[in-house]
Amino acid sequence: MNPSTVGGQAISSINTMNQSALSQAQIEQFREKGYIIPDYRLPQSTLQSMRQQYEALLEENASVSPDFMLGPHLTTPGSQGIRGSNHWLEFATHPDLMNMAAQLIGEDIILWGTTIFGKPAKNGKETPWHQDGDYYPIRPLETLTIWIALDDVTKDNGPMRFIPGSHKGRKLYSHHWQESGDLTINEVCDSEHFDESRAEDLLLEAGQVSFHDVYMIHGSGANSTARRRSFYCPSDARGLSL
Ligand SMILES: O=C(O)CCC(=O)C(=O)O
Repeated sequence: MNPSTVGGQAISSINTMNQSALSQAQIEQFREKGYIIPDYRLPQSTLQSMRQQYEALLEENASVSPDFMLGPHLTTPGSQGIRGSNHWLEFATHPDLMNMAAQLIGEDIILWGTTIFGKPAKNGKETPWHQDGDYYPIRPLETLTIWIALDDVTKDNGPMRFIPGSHKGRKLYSHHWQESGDLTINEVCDSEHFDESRAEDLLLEAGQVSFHDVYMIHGSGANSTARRRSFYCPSDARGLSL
């Protein structure tokens, strides 16, 4: 397998680990529906260490809204001024995750961005319906997003919701700007492009992961429960040289 890169630096080559390999049926499901939940869970020790790093990140960045934290891997402040840590690069490039991503987009992979959608208890913000490609600052859109659940995600604490198959046209639909402090992002996909009644909830236990296509229409409701619903979200692209 080719070496992969993170921010232009070579990372260790990807191990082939059977427990994280996707089946042909799962790969086909990704092509058809635009997302998958593999039969996989991060090792407990990795989840533990992600949660510890998350507590440290929240403490160090108390002035940033935990709903949407861009670039927790940055050690020099990025656009939101976040002071992060390299640990988030290690988590994002966990060999099992790279192995599965390679099955979906090919082996020549670049990790180009990370985000944490923290959705805190009681007042976690809604993420409106959108396509990632509408706001991802990368072209071509040969990229996917991995979701790593740091907490259990249930029907009532603001799960992600996908419109299955909405990625298939491989086109970006019109979005509009919605000014509101109650949203994580303000770009909203115009409602004529999808049927919300077809949405499927992404319910995960902490340590489970999902992969979704960059053209997928998705969003999530607010979290008014007493339970946090945080996700770490690395994005990988293929075949690019930065
Ligand atoms: O975490 C959420 O609820 C939504 C995240 C999302 O929509 C995204 O990654 O583009």
